[in-house]
Amino acid sequence: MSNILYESLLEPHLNNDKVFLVHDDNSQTTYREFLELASTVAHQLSEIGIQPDDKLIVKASKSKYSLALYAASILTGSVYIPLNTTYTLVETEYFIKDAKPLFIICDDSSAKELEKISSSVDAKILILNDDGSGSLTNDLDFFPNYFKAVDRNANDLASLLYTSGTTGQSKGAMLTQENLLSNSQSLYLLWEINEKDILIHALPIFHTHGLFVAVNTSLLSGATIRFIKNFNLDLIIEAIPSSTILMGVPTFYTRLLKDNRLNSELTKNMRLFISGSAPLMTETHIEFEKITGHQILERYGMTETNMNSSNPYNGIRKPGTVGLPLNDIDIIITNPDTGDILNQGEVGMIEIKGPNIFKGYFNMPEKTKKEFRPNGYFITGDMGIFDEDGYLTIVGREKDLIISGGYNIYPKEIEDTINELGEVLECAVVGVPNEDLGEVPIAVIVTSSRKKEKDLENIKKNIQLKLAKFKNPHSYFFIDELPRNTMGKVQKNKLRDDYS
Ligand code: MCA
Ligand code: AMP
Repeated sequence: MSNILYESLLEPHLNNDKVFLVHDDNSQTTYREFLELASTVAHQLSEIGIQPDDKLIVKASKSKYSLALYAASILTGSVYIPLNTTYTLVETEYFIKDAKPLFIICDDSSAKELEKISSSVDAKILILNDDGSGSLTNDLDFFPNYFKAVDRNANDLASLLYTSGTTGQSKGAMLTQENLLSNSQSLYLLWEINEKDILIHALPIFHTHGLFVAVNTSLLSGATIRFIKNFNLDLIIEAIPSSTILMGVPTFYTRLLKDNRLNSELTKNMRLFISGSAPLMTETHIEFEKITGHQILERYGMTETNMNSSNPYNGIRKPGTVGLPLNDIDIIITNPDTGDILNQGEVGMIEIKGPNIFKGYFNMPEKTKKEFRPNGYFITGDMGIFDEDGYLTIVGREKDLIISGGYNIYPKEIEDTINELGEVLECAVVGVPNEDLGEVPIAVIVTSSRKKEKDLENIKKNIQLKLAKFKNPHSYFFIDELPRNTMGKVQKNKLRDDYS
């Protein structure tokens, strides 16, 4: 027995005095200090009862403390469950009831709201406020700054990340130690991340991209992270001349391109700009190269699989493609109905097999079974095509999903919330193009009442109560009936065309 995540990501840094995190106020945290902080947090959790396999929900803003919680969960062998800090009470309640964590880490204001829900599942709340204060950190000085990592198998759970996968219902994707480690190893080798690198990190740390892709590859290589708390264009531009890598969603790049401070002089010390989580427009790639001389490297991933493919670091980066399958990962294109492998050049379902693939959806064996072929390939719900050089292009999605600024939005979740109102007869939510965020949701509604303004007020109120802000439709339209095909299915493509 061992603990491969601990041995690869944390243990090598026990006596490392190099800077790990540079914060927005220019204060720094060395690797040694980070490990010591994580150890005291691990002692704190363990003193109040955490055991391997216990679940730890973290809904806290980005800071060295929330990052230390991730490291402490590796040390204690608990299952790390980060949540988007903007989730509403209704959304958070679902995750707590589903995961039944032993601990919930959140700020004071959320704690008050979550008290009843947490006690219904016997979870204890620990406070971590935005300024680092709270019951989690109050007594850290009293704990030893070394914690002996517990043993874990490579196949043991490291994290549960909630995603809606191919349907509207949120499910916890069970990610093992091996899933996470094998993927970070492939990426840091491919992208040649090393201890001289300084990574600009302006992503949230509650998703695969900001946490596992960005943080794990940095820990593996001993790189330094410019740890920007919230997306801030000025801070990113300020950091570029003294940094080497940026990882972002396409919105980062379209926003940079709009800023006249971006030029080849500013970016001359950078060696790599990486984009993922949503499609990067070919025009963005071309424009960025024209202005900076850098070709953005696009890669493709999923919560259930970590990263699957990437354009090469050395070699041709083809705009509009998500590159070649990663080292130890097998990607096939199949007929969605039969699973038969299609010929190169044919569009089909992207299916994936490899050490990166999650163990299944938490407490949902039937759902898990449906998403895998009998031969073990995971059915992604993304449609793709390989070109003659083996580069993959994502041409669409079979799953009904909107990706807005890198966040996934499931139309069904919004439709269900709108449909809860008595007056609503039916509705459809579709994504329409948006210059800044790629696409945004809009809602098309059929109601029985004549008081559309009052209906709209009630609909918006319900949406705001139940769904995080980033899921709120940008516009609402009332029509007499939804367009349907001969099978009675709502023609979302038509709505998309009509309202774009
Ligand atoms: C913020 N808002 C949004 C979004 N972000 N609305 C729709 N989509 C969004 N993505 C809303 C807020 O609710 C707010 O609304 C207003 O926009 C301004 O919010 P603010 O926080 O100031 O926005 P921002 O800081 O400029 O953020 C935009 C962002 C951010 C930088 C694009 O959304 C972001 O960091 N996205 C990255 C998400 C990510 O990490 N995805 C990876 C998932 P109001 O004004 O009404 O209050 S992992 C994944 O997908 C896979 C595995 C992969 O391949 O990586
Ligand atoms: P999530 O499971 O929330 O992490 O979202 C994963 C989904 O994001 C994938 O199934 C794709 O549909 C999409 N995605 C991720 N990276 C890319 C990319 N580079 N281009 C297009 N879509 C992407």
